[in-house]
Amino acid sequence: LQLQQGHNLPLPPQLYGAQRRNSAGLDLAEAETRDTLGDALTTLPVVVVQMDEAGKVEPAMQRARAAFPAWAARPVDERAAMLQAAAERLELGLPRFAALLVQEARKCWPDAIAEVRETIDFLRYYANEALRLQAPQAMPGPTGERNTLQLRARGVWVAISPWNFPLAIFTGQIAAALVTGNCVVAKPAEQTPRVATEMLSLLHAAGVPTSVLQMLHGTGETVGAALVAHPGVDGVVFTGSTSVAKGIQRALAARDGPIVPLIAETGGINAMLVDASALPEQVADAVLQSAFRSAGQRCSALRLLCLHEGIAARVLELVVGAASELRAGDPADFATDVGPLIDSEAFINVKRHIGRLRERGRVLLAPSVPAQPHHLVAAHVFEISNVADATHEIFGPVLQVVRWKGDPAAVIDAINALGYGLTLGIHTRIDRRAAALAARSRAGNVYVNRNMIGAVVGVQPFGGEALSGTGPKAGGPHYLLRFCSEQVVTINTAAAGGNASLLGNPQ
Ligand code: UN1
Repeated sequence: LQLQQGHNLPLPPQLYGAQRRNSAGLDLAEAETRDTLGDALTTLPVVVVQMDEAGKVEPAMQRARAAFPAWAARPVDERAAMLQAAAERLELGLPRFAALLVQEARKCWPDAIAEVRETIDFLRYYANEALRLQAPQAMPGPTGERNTLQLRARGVWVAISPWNFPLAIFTGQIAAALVTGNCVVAKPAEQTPRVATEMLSLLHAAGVPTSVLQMLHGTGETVGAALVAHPGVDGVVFTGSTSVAKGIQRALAARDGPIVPLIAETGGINAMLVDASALPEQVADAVLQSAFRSAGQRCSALRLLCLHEGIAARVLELVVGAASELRAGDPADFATDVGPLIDSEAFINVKRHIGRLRERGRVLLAPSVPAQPHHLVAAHVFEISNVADATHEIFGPVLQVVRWKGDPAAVIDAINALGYGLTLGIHTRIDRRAAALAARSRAGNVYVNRNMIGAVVGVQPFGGEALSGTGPKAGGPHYLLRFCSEQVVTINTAAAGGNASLLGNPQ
């Protein structure tokens, strides 16, 4: 892709989240002092967010449909300017929003700050992308005709977002739909209603009409299901589990309404393949970041480390040693490396998988799991026999390891056979091998000789294939297109004069 391709180019000036996030690791940037952040957290008032009933869906949809024509007719510059204004407000509000993420999503400070920056990047990137795409495109064609391809807003989008990126993904979905002229009814994750509520207010304050952007709080089974079943919906953008994405696809197909797009970004059993030429320290650093940061609660996180047997002992010594040093604890504590899981359901689920791996795998690191209510799980590492034994996406700080020998292409094939295709890490010093393995993999994002999380908006468009999602990639040059329909207008320019003279001279 030509647009803002990473390699040797400096980051585009309007995007800045990445540089600090990737190079700084877990360090805080100097701009956000611990005092400012700590104050922002302690001054957050307690707020109770009311859940909505499914009955709210019908009036919200009617309001959105009524607002659509006028919103779509506004110049794209105006809509883009609203996103830019929202980005500015969010920049000013960074400590508060980071504090909200620490409090409600239980993120550690570096992850919380990185998420606010990513959100700013999404707003700016999609604003610029909309301006780039707005111009009607002249298509080549025969003389005597003029063919023009133009993008149109589709209508009303339902945006269903997850708790693990309750600001960045929530806002990214909404921003993409709005800037292309669509109305949105958003349903944030029920675990993180508050940060969504504050972001919604910010978007309204930046100029987005309240009828154009609405939000309903509730569970997937109630509000989510009612939204998706509504015949007035023109598109659904969803990030969450594979099974829910499939449920949405079925519901959309079953309803009385148009055939509409689903943009789904789901999970993955993400692997890292390490060959015998890799640098053990580099691998260990990448594994730590990828498997345990955000307590493993990222869809991009590393789940399965595939080590060549010639290097396995050395890498495991480093990984297990460093992982056992990670401190699990209160996310508001600046010394914490691994924060808690989001809620008791997640905790019970991860504990169940740990129990299963204790029985079936070889324990490399399994500290005791503290009791609830803190939902803390320290970093765990288990060795399993085969790639095919990694049957579940374990959404927590639990790493599975397999050893391999022989042909690395066979390992990639086994990883592909798990059915997912989100992220893949490759560590090798043989360049042509990296290229060949990347080509063989179906992963949507392949990272070579580095960690495999923290895709940067506008630089590493993010998203998967197969069980991991539908595409297009968020934060990439094709994302906005899916929120639009395409219209081609063909005008017969040659015949206009001829027709006129025919009508004028009926001989
Ligand atoms: C998710 O975890 O649901 O690259 C998706 C990353 C993030 C992943 C977001 N953009 O780590």
